[in-house]
Amino acid sequence: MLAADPSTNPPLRTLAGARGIGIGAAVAPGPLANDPAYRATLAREMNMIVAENCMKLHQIQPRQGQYDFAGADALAAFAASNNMRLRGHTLVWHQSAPGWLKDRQWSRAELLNVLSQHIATVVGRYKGRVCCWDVVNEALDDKTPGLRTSLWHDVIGPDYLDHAFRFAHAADPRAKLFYNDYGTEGLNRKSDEQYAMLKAMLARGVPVHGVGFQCHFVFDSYPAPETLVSNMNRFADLGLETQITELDLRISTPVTPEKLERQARAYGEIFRAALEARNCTAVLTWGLTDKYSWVPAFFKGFDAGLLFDKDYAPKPAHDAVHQALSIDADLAVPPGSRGAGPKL
Ligand code: 9MR
Repeated sequence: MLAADPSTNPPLRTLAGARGIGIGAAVAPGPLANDPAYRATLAREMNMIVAENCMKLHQIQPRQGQYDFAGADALAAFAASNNMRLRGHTLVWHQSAPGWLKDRQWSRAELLNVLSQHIATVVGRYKGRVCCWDVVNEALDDKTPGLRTSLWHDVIGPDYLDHAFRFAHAADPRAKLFYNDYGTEGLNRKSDEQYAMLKAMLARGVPVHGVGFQCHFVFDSYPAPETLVSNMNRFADLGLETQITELDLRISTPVTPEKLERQARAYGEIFRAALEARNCTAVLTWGLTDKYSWVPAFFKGFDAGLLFDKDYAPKPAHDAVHQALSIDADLAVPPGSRGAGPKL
């Protein structure tokens, strides 16, 4: 079933490469090591991968100063041997603070030192192998304007972002450094705030190069494609690359053929929006197959958000993406003119 399905021919990565855009998926070391169909499908269809969890602070530095690089090394090796780019996710995130970090009092100087050590160690290890880092993830508050409360924010202050980006740039001056968030995909209060924040960081000379739009949506409820394009374009106007970093379109159960068709249309629209936006350099889905998606565990009553089903069969969504990437129509963005342009 895997290789024979004509809808995968040519594979998505070939089509995406011809359009000058990256296509990827979030990956976990477990199935990468143990599931041959996972490896084969990834290698065939994707030209990028991103670490779903194994580069988060609590996994990569589970005790202070003691690093566990096994999972991240496996991803880096897989990317290198399959001619894929690797995204690093994520250096600073309020949700990945292990016990050693959150269960004690820190002075500002001590915590800045923790931040600097962590970033120098992790970014330094993958220097030249990670194309783009999500340096800071989800710093903006959902409900009230401003940065959310977190250890980093509360102890270091709002300039923890500037420091994180500067530390990352020092450790790998060629890596593209991203700010990544959700709820900022459309034109709204939070995306305006993200725009103002990044504009101010650029004005201060902070080395930020890109912005990631997560795009965890429900299959029949998401921002209009033209809104996605205008929003991405205003960030491009600041000189930033844009990427869709965590796309999935979850379906309310029961999953029916009609819902899968609706999901396919949505995937097609979102990929066309990415292709139309001036400086969108990649689209990554948050997982490869519905077999391992985070969705059912986090959203009761939802499932099936990805391009491949639990048996690795390409879903209608896959075929819609295939078609979106194949369309020969004139585009605003000629291949090769995007900021990063895959080296593939
Ligand atoms: O998919 C990830 C899930 O397996 C983890 O348990 C969870 C907490 O670490 O993080 C999930 O990934 C999140 C990502 O890192 C940031 N954006 C939201 C993603 C879905 O929650």
